[in-house]
Amino acid sequence: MRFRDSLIASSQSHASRIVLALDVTGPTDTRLARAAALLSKLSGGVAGVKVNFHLLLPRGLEGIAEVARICSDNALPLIADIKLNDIESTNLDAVEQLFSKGVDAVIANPFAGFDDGLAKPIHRARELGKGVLLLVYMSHAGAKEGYSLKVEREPLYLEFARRVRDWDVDGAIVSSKSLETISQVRKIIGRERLIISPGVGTQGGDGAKAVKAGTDFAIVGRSIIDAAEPLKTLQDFNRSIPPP
Ligand code: BMP
Repeated sequence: MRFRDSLIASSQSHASRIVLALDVTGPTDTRLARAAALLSKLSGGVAGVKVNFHLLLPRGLEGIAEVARICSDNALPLIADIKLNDIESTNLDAVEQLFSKGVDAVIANPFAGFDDGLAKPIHRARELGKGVLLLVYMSHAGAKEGYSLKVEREPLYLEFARRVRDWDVDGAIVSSKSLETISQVRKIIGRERLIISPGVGTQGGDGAKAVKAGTDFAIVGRSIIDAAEPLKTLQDFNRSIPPP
């Protein structure tokens, strides 16, 4: 099964389109324990989990073993948001390490290019039944300074969307706040690849509108994990963004 199929299956069985960004902050020595406690509470109602440097830096991959175990026990795909963007040998070593420790997919930057950049990591992921998601359009204000740069009279993100299709990766990361961009990307990548949209909640994006425009999954972090009642807030998101 390819990563994109396992994320869809998990989304259906957990009745949720939310990919939980487990970006726990504060004292680094207790982050992993707090993340694991949160995840245990929320695991029944999310489609997948995304970890970022908030958790990966304090104790590395060995540190997120407990998070990986909870994900695996609940058949929840785990995404490492490392925005991979280096030469091939470095990229390949990073994905080998992540995949060997229970990570199911990585986020990579298509700017690195295919030859001698992302080709082997993408190939390796496919061999192992793991996933690669490409950053196509980011959710912060400065995204337009890069992803909208005109290259031969068209914005760069259209070329990045074609890379998602042509490199046959699992999907695209596209800001939930750029509805027109979501529908443009959908036209390019087709139905069989995923669009996963960050920026919902704290950054101002609306998950339901993003889904209407063509998004499959909404990444939500702080709005849920920093809420007074994370489980209730997750349930509210699941009501406002209807599951597939
Ligand atoms: P929050 O819902 O708390 O804003 O978190 C969003 C998460 O998605 C963060 O981990 C952030 O690094 C990531 N992200 C994003 O916000 N915008 C992007 O364009 C790409 C991301 O990976």
